[in-house]
Amino acid sequence: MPTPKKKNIGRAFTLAQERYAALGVDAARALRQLAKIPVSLHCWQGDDVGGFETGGGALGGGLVATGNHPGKARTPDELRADYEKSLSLIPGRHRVNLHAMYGEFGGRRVDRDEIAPEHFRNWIAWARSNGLGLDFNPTCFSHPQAADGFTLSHRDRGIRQFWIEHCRRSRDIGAAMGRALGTPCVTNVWVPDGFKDTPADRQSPRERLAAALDEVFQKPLPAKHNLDAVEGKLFGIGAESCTVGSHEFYLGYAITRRKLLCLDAGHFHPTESIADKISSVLLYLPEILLHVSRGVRWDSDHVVTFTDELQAIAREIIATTIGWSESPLAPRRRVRLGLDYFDASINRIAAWVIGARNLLRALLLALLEPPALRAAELAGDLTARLALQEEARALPFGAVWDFYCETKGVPVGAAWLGEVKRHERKILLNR
Ligand code: RNT
Ligand code: ZN
Repeated sequence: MPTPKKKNIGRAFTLAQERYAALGVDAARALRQLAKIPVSLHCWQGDDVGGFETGGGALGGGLVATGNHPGKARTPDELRADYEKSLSLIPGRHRVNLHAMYGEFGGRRVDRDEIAPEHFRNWIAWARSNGLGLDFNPTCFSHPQAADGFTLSHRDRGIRQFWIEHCRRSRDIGAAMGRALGTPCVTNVWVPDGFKDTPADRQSPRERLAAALDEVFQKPLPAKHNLDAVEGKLFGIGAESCTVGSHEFYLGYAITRRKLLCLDAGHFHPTESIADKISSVLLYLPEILLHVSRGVRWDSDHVVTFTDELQAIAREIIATTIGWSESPLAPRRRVRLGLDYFDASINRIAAWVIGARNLLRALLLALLEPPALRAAELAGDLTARLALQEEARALPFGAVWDFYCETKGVPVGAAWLGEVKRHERKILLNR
């Protein structure tokens, strides 16, 4: 696809800026705000949730990556190179979200209850030299001790203990990352624990999970180094009937223990949107983490596309955190953003770029929302609110986005695809 001329990108932006200014929106300010929002890019899109453990087993925990597109990253260096390619095509400064199984163990078998910051030394050095923050996740799946689908809530004390130790070490690693990079690492705990068929006892596993998490979080860590998050889910493959760490479980847990609640867009009923949850949970929690994903029927992890749902999520993030809220409970940085999906059927670098660019585009659209829309609601004029909401969809926000990409030195429009294709031919197909 031909790239628009630089001069025309500038012209189109100036015209769009005028159009927005007439509606009381400062497009240049919106771009300055957008530039301050980091998105954490999930490492597991790069290799289909494989990781680098010696003798690493098959993907477990109900997670399924389908497809066999050539060229997936096989080593930490390949994964980092793929990240660099992706980040060069995404405007702004972002973060990298690692799972514990992506440590570098030097060919040795280091079990999950033995991992330590030294196994992430190269990641930390790389993040520092690329100006990236790091986020972290214990890996409570794809492991013999998780073979029956239970980890922190397991009925066997020894198995619980194993995963408690893994999660404790994960927090220490998160804190080491945050300390080294000068930006707090969000360490997010998700466990797959759940029942394929109707349980006779739902209560005891939940009591065990709460008690195990309390042990995991026992040691205080400075918030400037590590922030703990907990992530619930409705169901997974093989855990269709009951997930121990459900939404209600973690909502209560996060509120009572002052943890970040992680809302994953793919972890609810298909018509239930996390967009509507943001303003509620932020009444009771200082900060939350979003896993921006896209559920399709039974799969919670499709590449993020520019859906109504994504636009609604972005709109609520902006409206609740940097919009017009007069509430003293709503200071600025309260929603942390990460991507979470894995598609092995397309170029994996493209999958990162598509999802990240879509999320940023949706945030920009939200930042450009005309204030008249809210004024109409305040005045009780619901006709005008609806009319303005619909007209806002056709405002020239694409010109503002193109200008943003141009000024951030990343390809405008679909020009990034050419780079991904070239990289695929030169690098990926030789792997
Ligand atoms: C799984 C959760 C979790 C994982 C990653 C790999 O349903 O969404 O966040 O996707 O930990
Ligand atoms: Zn998730």
